[in-house]
Amino acid sequence: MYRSVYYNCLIALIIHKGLFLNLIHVRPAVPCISVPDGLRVHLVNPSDIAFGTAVITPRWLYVLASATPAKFGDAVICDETLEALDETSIKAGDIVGVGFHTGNALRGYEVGKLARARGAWVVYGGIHASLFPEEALKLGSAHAVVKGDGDVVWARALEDCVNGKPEQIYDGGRIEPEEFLPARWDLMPAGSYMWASVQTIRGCAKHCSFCSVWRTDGQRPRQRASDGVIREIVELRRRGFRFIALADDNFYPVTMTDLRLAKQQGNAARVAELEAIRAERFVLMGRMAELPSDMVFFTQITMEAAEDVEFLQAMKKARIKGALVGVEAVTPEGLKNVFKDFNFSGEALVKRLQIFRENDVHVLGSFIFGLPSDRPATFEATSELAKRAGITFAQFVMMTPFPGTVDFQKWEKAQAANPEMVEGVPLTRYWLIPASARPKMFTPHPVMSADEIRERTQGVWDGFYSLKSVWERSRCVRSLKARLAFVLISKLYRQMYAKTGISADSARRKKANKVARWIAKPCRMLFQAKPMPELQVPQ
Ligand code: B12
Ligand code: SF4
Repeated sequence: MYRSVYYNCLIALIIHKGLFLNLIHVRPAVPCISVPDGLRVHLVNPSDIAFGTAVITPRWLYVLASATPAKFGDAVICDETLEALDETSIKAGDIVGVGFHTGNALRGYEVGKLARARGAWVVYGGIHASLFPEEALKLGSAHAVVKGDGDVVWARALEDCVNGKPEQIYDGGRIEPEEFLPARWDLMPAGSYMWASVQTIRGCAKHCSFCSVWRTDGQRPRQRASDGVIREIVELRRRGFRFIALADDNFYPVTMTDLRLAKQQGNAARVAELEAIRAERFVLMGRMAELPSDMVFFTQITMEAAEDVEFLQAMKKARIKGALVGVEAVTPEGLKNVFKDFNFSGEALVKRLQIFRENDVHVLGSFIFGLPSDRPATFEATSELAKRAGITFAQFVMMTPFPGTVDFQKWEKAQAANPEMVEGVPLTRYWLIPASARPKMFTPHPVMSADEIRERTQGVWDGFYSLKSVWERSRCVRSLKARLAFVLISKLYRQMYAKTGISADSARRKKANKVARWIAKPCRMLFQAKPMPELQVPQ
């Protein structure tokens, strides 16, 4: 039934959105050059902490490897969250692509500088470089910066480097979903990751003040057709991956409110478009349900999905067993602070989150502390609510103004007249401050000091992940073995995310790093499955 709905809707979408233009879209021709013998393309994911084992594959590495034309040979991939880069592997004339976000910008620039010093071409990409291309050119010794999606434009940047004439800035823009490239999973180092990542959709229609996604990836959901997604998942299961993170901004792109409003406005084209997107989600989930029964998926979704039991049931059948839900705040004032008016607070919030659980979708609740309306009592209230709502995992992050967000824009404006400086760097460029001197909170809070917020946040992590609480929550799985695995994974999660991020001093970071290294190896074994090389793509 879904299939016929899907085709009808797809036809409507093609007609109304002019998608046919994209189907016949011809990529711009790139001059055909030959690649000098021995030249290698390196792709580096920078990090100054290496755990030896990583939780989730940084997808961009394997997508860019896929975008690297065959004549350049296989890209040499280095994920520094596994092991630090061996700089001697970079030779003069090689091309080094570095992708980074704000948190690892400083290490990214170090990698670029050392690659350039070895005579290589240096090209940056990723969210942070897209927002600050000039910074990457200046501080990271870049020859070129790719803004936006790299899938299509990367080949051109490579050709230009070989020709000795790279442009300073390439604008990859926002490509259409049918141009998204599948990742080169064959290049993934064996035995390194717990979860692989596959993207099914990009962009988010919301406009949260702390998030850059809607501004960089756009508010129009760019959704991949199920074929490409399923093929990638099958390839991963063949290789022994049964845990897959869907690296999506928002897995629930069309809400009931969106549909109702479009109908009220009598906008038939919009209704058809929204229904097509929704139908395609069901097609994807229907096909995922046909995959081997040991597979487990995890995604990111808004809590609006709780309105739609049909959708949650489809997720359950597709074995999307967990979802990160941005709860952010438990009070109406907090939600107002972050422009998240579609979220619920108080008891209604508890009920919403419980609906996920009732439909067997485990929630990783994401909370933000340090919002202007937060008070000391907010920490305890959040902790209590997290318990009552029956969420399985939680993360408690401190308010950070990420570039590209409304929060950042406001803060930068407020700082313009009299910028605060740390070690000669304006605070509004905090990612350039060495980690040891970098404050943990940037925006001043009306009633609490940064230390108080940090300590209270740490306290909430401690409470949520105390052995007693974790053991109680482990009842969500049945066997003793599964409960022990749950405990181990909860502890690892806490070490990797809370201890390395929130603790201020490098000694604690180092200790957390050591502990995480120690727990990560056995944890990875829990995620490993027997490869299924014969597995076929379900129709
Ligand atoms: C999945 C995801 C996660 C996952 C998995 C991370 C992982 N290991 O891959 C989890 C949940 C663990 C996670 C954690 C965090 N994340 Co996150 N995450 C994402 C998400 C939704 C998708 C990333 C992805 O895989 N995309 C698919 C790949 C193919 O796309 P891509 O990375 O954008 O790469 C493309 C282009 O950027 C470009 N490109 C990228 N690199 C390069 C390099 C070169 C040389 C070139 C030419 C091009 C290029 O080409 C690629 C293909 O088109 C993004 C949002 C988004 N839409 O990007 C946020 C995002 C990257 N995360 C973000 C944040 C803030 C975090 C956390 C700090 C959250 C927190 N407070 O704990 C942590 C940090 C963890 C860490 N230390 O890395 C922010 C980053 C903001 C910023 N300015 O830095 C984003 C943008 C979301 C947001 N809310 O704004 N994240
Ligand atoms: S936080 Fe989530 S819901 Fe809000 S804009 Fe970003 S991706 Fe969308």
